[in-house]
Amino acid sequence: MSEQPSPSTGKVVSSCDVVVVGAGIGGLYALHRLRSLGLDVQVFEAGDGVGGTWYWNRYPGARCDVESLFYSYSFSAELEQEWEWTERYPTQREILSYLNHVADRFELRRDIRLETRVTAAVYDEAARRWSVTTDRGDQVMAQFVVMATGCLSTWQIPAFPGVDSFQGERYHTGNWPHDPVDFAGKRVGFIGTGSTGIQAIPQIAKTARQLTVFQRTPNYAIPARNAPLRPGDQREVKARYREIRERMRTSPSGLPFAVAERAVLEEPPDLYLEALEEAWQAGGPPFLMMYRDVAVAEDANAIVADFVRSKIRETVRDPATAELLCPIDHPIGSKRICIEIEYFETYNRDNVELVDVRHSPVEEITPTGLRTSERTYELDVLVFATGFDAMTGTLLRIDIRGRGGVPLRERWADGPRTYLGLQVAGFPNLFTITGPGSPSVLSNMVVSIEQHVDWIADCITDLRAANLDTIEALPEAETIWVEHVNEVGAMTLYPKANSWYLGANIPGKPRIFMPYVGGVGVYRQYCDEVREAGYQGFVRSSPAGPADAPSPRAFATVTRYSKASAT
Ligand code: NA7
Repeated sequence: MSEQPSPSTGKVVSSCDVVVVGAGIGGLYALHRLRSLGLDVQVFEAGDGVGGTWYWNRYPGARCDVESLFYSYSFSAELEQEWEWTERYPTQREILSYLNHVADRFELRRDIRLETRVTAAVYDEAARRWSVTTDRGDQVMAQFVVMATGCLSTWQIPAFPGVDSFQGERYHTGNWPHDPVDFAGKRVGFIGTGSTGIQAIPQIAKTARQLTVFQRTPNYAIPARNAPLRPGDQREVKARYREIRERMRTSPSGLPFAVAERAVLEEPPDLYLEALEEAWQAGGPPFLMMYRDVAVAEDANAIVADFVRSKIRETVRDPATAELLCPIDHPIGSKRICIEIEYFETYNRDNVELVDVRHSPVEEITPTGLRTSERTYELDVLVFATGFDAMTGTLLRIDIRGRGGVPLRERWADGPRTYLGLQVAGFPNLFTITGPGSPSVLSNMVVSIEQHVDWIADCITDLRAANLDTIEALPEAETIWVEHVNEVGAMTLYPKANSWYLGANIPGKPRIFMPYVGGVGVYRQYCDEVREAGYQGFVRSSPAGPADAPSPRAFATVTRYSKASAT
């Protein structure tokens, strides 16, 4: 960063080419890639370390549900060859040490300011620059802003009456302490049975005196079949990494597994039951890729959901508890599928109790515990695994103002609107990484992050080569894209679940299906074509005026997506 007078006010402020917000997987790569273009980049990070999601979510059992060899950067052949993963699914600790290694290896730390939260980003139209403010009083003028703020970074504790009165230990899994929490001898209450709860509950049960799980909605979970990675398996993947990465980039979900051609509705029961059993034994997300019709046809989905429920009933000894754990109110896969290790078995332990708070809701948190409509629970520790204000929460907590001082909060009052999940009309030179309207949380995030950062880097390179300084999405292109995102989402079973994909977990949040379900490969093609066609749907300009004849009709004929490619 350098000190310069602001072109519009004359006041001396810090200045750089790009401010990146967040030092998680997205922010680290954005810094590396944009710096390699010769740009002056400044990263601000709220935490006191790098790692983003993997810095904050340190709860017991925290683990990625994408296999380690695929949940890793592909931008450096040396890095991907030299880093040794130890398990099929990496723990939080292992991913965090990988990201710290990346920060050191590529000398990223010198441009990252830790423990500094960006509070505002305001576009100065006269200066053609963003003015970025932090909670430490920094004010930085930057030509570009890259929001690498993460999709699940604003954690939520529901507004239960008395929630702040609890006198025991209280934790949210998304803001877990750095020192280990000791559950030994304690009565622990645990609220939330999403992916996080399903990972943490078995671990906490091992040491707590009593663990009471308050469940509102049961979830589908597939066994992880986690295991140490055998050196031979790791070597084999590394030898074929280029081909595997290419397959991931062009796949629907950023994984090197294709959705099978077969349809469960076209097979006799003995055949599909055998296939499902085989996939169950293999474990992991490929279970849902066994049949192409599961994501789109309710009858097909019901067959697979029944199979999973039969497994829960086989595992959990108490029939009433087993029934409570069987998901029945949403199609399998319409919420993020959970990957479990000893989750259902945990309910066979004597020190674990499941309470159904759909039928006996939490009425109050008291100083000494929790009261449902049926009884009171005395607790020493209360753990909230109650999720996040996903995808938009963190962006909207920053005071972002575009042209004419228009706040993003106002633009998105009825739900997020973006062009390609990369830009918002009226907010020039501001990019979102894995923003709403991109495959994002429906994909292997590392693949989507690299694609976004690479696109942004190419976009800035092209701008500079053409002696231009500004790019912004056209409102008409944004509208076409938003309609396409909604239309494609409606072709699937996703909108049938009250999930955070729709903002359904946050009271008052507009119900919009936020990620783009068309698939990583299809989406990448769109982004590439937009670039090749001279940034269709965007207008690029210099102080002298617009350079391109605006062509908003970029996606008037978006047809490539079909039901068959849904994941
Ligand atoms: P999720 O998936 O949003 O799960 C949150 C859980 O908390 C879920 O079981 C909720 O039940 C429960 N919850 C939320 N509010 C309440 C109230 N008021 N009462 C009772 N229970 C409540 O968050 P996770 O952290 O598990 O996972 C987020 C993502 O991280 C995951 O999808 C992966 O991509 C990684 P509900 O289902 O709303 O009835």
